[in-house]
Amino acid sequence: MAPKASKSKEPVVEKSILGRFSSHLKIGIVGLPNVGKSTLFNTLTKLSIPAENFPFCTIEPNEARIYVPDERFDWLCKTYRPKSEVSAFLEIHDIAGLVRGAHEGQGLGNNFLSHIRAVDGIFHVLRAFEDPDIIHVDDIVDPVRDLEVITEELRLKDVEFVERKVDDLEKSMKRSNDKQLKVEYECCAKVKAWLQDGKDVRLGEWKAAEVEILNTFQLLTAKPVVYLVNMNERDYQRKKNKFLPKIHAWVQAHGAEPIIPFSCVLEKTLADMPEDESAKYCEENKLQSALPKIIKTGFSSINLIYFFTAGPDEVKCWQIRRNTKAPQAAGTIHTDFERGFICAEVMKFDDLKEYETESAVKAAGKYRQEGKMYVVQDADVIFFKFNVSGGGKK
Ligand SMILES: Nc1nc2c(ncn2[C@@H]2O[C@H](COP(=O)(O)OP(=O)(O)OP(=O)(O)O)[C@@H](O)[C@H]2O)c(=O)[nH]1
Ligand SMILES: [Mg+2]
Repeated sequence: MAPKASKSKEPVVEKSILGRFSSHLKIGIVGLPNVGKSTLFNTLTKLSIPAENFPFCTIEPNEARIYVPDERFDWLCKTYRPKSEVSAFLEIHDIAGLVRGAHEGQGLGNNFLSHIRAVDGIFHVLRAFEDPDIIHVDDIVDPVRDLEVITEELRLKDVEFVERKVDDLEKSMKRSNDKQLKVEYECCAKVKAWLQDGKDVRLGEWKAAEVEILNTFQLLTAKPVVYLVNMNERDYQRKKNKFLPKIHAWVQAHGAEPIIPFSCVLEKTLADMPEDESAKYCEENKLQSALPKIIKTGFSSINLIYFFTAGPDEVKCWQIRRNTKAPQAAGTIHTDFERGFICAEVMKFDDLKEYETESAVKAAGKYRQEGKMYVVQDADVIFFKFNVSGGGKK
């Protein structure tokens, strides 16, 4: 049966996304000193991709690319038994601890804030473990106070940036009648008022034109956040921690982004064990590592998804930003695919898994032909058709 044409007529209008439009996005580990950031980073790097797989990219000791675990990818590899398997990855940066006053340069603060500017999302690590041997910069363990400290530092840095922008634009407007300057000025003044009101940029409702302007600034509070709550192994196991309800309430009142409890000590113990021993340890103690959830949530928080190409030569995850249309998705494989794009033949992964083979999916009428307005969805299995300069097809 011929592939079925898609019924969708109008393209869905998606909300503009704050942040860089790129498929090379990264996430930074942020928090106060001594909360477990580097310990988390080091356990994550046990899952890292060998540097030689990325020939043109030197990764510093505090940067790593981590495989994104995915049962769907594993299923495709088992089914196609390809010669080459390429999974998705998340790039993670370990950033040194921030302290109160960082925006004014305390504790080398400005340096670290510039590291945060360079990432696209934030893993905010919170200390919810008590241990008299591990010093807390503010003496007493109080993760909600810590949340306030870090978010305020980021916000104050944004206020400083936007204030300067407003001043510069005011000066430029005196010298020129350029309409665009006025548009930018109004946007910056609105953002400044929002920030001065104690609110983070990512939690505002911005028009598409405003998002476009904001995306040239890389503001710190525009970056999505995933809260990682580091607790001792016992609390993690029994899913109870005395600070958790308050953290939860704070996060709900400040954007309701994801919260993931984890235990640095447990993750380190597991990472140091051989694989069979760690599996046995988890089973005996009714535990599960939080790392897969941390990686997957981080990946999706920075608006990355991937589609699959699958065949006997290769099964591969192609990372794209959410809302990417089919021709641009094809362009991640090769620029010729985008230039000569004809259509995308798409199966949903779940359909392929249910019907087991491509021909069975076709027979069930679930194989779709999508055009250039199609917005690629996570886990689509795609075969692109395109014109090469001679007019052929692939
Ligand atoms: N008891 C206990 N100690 C921990 C835990 N997580 C980290 N630590 C210890 O806390 C100390 C600091 O941990 P790091 O991971 O280096 O902390 P960090 O957040 O990277 O600190 P900075 O880089 O200084 O900002 C180390 O001695 C860790 O062993 C935990 O869950 N429980
Ligand atoms: Mg550290």
